[in-house]
Amino acid sequence: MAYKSQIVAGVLLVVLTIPAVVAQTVESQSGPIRVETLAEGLEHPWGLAFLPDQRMLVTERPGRLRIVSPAGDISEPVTGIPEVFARGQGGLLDVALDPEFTSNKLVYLSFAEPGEGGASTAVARGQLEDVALKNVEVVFRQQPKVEGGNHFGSRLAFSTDDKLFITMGERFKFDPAQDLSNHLGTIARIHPDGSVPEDNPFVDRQGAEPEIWSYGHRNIQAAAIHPETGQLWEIEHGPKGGDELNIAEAGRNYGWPLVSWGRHYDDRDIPNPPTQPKLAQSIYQWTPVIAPSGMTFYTGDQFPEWRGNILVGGLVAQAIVRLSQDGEEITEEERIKLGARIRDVVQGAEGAVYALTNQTNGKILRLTPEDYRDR
Ligand SMILES: [Ca+2]
Repeated sequence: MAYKSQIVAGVLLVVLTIPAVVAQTVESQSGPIRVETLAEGLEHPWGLAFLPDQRMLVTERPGRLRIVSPAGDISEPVTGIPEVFARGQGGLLDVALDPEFTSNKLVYLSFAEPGEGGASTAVARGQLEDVALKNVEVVFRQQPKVEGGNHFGSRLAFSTDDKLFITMGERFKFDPAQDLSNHLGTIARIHPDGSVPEDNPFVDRQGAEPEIWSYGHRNIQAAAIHPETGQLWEIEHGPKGGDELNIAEAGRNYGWPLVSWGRHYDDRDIPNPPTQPKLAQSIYQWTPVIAPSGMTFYTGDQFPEWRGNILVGGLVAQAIVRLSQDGEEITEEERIKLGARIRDVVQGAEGAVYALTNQTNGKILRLTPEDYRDR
């Protein structure tokens, strides 16, 4: 029933059942922000990517991909999704469109893949046709698969020259992050079809995995390409303290588990930087942690004061964390408190900011300036 009708005193009343837009206002340094719940009922939504027509592809960690309309209508699960290892932090993770999506319809998914030995992070791609992924193939597999349900990463980011960066975790295994003969605790860089770019830093190193771009990472769940420099910026979870913002440069060692701004969970010390000058230094860190989950460089018009800033989702922070920077130096931090664990942050084409909440009844939130309509 789209409406209810009844006759009251000879007058026909028609009550349309329009879905109520739930909105709240939160304060920020740039004025009040309207936060709408655009959609809900998504189970642990993890990654969001906009299609050219402004519909959204949204992953759910248990292993579903949905298409969400600009009005918030959620599709049936997209068919053709590979089997995922849906345990602990594992499952269906990030989603990204091919740079040539308009012509080739290719969608990339990162996920925890089950297999011999346990599970590891993998990337599949397929062609989106209505609510199906067709011709699905796995283009990358983190080696090796290991036991356990922690530290899969991951985010997908296409560089301006159409290479695909895949950020991963060290599967909570520590030392392998320093060993180039496996992909644990690394960022991989591949051509979209999975082949290895000739200019990757370790292609000529005996015994090294050739997809590795950088290593010594702990668990990277936020990554984005800087809109001006084209460099990959990433944020990784620290242990007890020490979430790090890094610029991921070719061939560099980011130090885990040799150094950290945090401490081990059992309170054992980790040497503080800069104990080893050869290691890449993070450019910003959080202690206590925010638990970073997704990031974007804001370039839109709706929040002009935010242009060029980094917006980071915080699970523990229950906020969008906004960073202003001057070159590679972070100059200011603001927390836009949203009262829910934030799993991803993405800018829409119209300049609004979209965020996912990490809940069993997960939501898509849409942030716009409260007074934008009056400007
Ligand atoms: Ca580090």
